[in-house]
Amino acid sequence: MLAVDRASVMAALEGLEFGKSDFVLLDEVNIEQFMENLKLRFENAHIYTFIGEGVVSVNPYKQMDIYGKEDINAYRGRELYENPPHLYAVADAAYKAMKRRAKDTCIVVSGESGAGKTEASKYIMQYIAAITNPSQRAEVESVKNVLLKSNCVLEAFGNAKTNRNDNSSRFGKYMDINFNFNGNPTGGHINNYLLEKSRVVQQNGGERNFHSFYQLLRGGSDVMLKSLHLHNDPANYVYTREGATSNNDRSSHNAVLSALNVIGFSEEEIHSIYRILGTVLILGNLQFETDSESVRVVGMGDVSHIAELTSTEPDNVTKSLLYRTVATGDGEVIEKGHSEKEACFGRDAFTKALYERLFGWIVGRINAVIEVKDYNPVLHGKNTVIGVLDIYGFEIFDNNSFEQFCINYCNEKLQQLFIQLILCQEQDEYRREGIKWQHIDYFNNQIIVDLVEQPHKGIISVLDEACLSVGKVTDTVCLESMDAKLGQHPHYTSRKLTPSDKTMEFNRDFRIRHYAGDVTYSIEGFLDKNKDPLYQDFKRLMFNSSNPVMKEMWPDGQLSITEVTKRPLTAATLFKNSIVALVEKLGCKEPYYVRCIKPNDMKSPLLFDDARCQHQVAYLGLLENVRVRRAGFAYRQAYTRFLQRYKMTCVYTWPNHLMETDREAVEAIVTQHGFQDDVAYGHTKLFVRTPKSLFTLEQERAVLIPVLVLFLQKVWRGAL
Ligand code: AD9
Ligand code: MG
Repeated sequence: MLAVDRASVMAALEGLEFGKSDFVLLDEVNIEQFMENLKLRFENAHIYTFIGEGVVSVNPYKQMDIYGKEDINAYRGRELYENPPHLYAVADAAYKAMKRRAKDTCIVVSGESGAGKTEASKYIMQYIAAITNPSQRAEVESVKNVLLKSNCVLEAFGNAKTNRNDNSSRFGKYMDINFNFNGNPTGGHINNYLLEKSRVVQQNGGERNFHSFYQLLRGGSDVMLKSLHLHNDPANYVYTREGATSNNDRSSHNAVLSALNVIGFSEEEIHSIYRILGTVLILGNLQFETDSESVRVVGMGDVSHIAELTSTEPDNVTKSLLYRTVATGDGEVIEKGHSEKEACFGRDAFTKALYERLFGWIVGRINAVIEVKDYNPVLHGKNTVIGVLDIYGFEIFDNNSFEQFCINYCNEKLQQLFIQLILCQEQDEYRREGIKWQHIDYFNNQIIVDLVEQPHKGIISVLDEACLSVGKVTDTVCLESMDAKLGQHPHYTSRKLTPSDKTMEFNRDFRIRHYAGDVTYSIEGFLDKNKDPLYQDFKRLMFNSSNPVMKEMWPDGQLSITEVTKRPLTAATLFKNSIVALVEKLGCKEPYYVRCIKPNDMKSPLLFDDARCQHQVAYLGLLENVRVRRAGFAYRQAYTRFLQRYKMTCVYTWPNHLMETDREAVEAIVTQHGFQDDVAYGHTKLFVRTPKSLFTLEQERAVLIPVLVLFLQKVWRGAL
């Protein structure tokens, strides 16, 4: 039987017509050839290109007809190179490695904001869901359903329109999917990272609050909105009035409601979620005024609505808004009235915390549903995992604050992991196969990671010191101490140290030269966001709610003021710890990379902005990735697979070989084509040094395939 299938023919044609389907096959690895290939492919609607086992993706900004059932089937169980580059090929490789070798794997999707990470990770999840559980077992189907539906809910509550992306992830997501020995999903776990909660109270011009608010206001029924004491126009609310509504808000609300139901949220839980959204919106409209000596709330009607929605007492709501309980040095507990400014600050801190805890609770609730239950390793075999990481991308805005600092630090850590893993992976492979390897140099961003996180010296440490010091330390004082400690660092700049730089403000800005570009941060608000204070009175208020769902979100409200830890970890340190843990988690899995590129800043499906793309290729280290991949050997393939693809090009192997091993058959092909000096034979794989040798084989194959197809058609016709 002749082994010529649709996929092989497609692969051969694809490789010939639209540039190189793998960057390692470039004649020469330089930026010009790389960009030419990327652009040629993008302009011919080939948005994916391999670098070895990873894929580079360029956001098409239009629906592509490449994610259908047929496409999924074409990739299922196939090897890379058998099909055109695709997310599915990488997802399948990660799945196969996990299934065949019982390896934990992870797919790391990276790239800047708007590059297509979230879309890519959804396609990856859909692919994994589609290729598993062929026997349609109900319990597996239900796990898959929850995994898929969770995206819709998390996007509603954790995504928002920014000036970079209309559906920007404002939280990081790492999802582990657990598999049983059959390779079917048995459960999963979602880790979420630092939700950008400051967005609840304020957004940059042209941006929106989280989608969930607009979806509720635009999509909620009249009855529902009435029960929440809400009007349907976002312009009525301080927190949502800046952002325009979108056409999708209404339909998305229904999709979220249905997803919450599928996942298994109870009616009471769903009501509580929307009550919290309502509380946040109404709280945002509350004003304070000072009469004679005390501060009071304007609009007591709103207070009673808040009390109703949170199942608390109106008096307690008012009290927590206007007073804070403090413990004096000698252990006495007193109530201190807020100033108007403090009351506003407290209100905003409260709404941010309400939303953040709601988000964390939703994630926890989904986790409880998909958690692997009753798994017995003796009965069920090893439980393996595929992790999918979709985190906020590197971002630069006109005004960059604490959130951008955290997001960009996180991207530095992931780039560092990429550097380490790609190097290690290559080294391991050569070592495993008994092949010598040559070192390649590239920019190591560890120096920037250190600038941010080094104990005692790094930016986070300086911030924490300022936050924890007794007495009033302002943002400006903190900036001064950063300048003093980091002024000499090659990746740190301050206007005070280089006053000639007119693009920065003297007392306010500092700049980090990130691996992906220079970002100027405004220190304003850093200390408050890092300290992230919330008066204990709000926590107690919510803990005393008679709504059990809300009470559950505020367990720390039961502590009395004298029991509260004086120095909780700061936001930056908590974030750093969670990212360090994430990197450790990823580091012990076999990684597969999807590197996303944003083709232009206009969200245009047609435009390939050369300079923007080249910049991303440079900072993502893609050229170095190709070089490392080719350092010793541009191409490697298991003997069996190599044979399958090229056996038609050699008289000794076509249609079948009579040698003892596949390796000998491969040697016969290599020798017949005269590139025996260009290869090394590993234990299980053939390693080819220069791609030229492969071109000869590919070309020969491309000539032979149409002949074979013709021949096959004749055979089929004859058979009919
Ligand atoms: V951010 O760091 O969360 O701000 P992402 O996640 O990298 O960012 P996202 O996946 O949200 O970007 O993609 C941005 C937009 O590009 C999407 O809303 C789609 O409109 C568009 N996009 C991205 N990938 C594809 C695709 N494969 N096909 C069609 C796409 N459109
Ligand atoms: Mg995203």
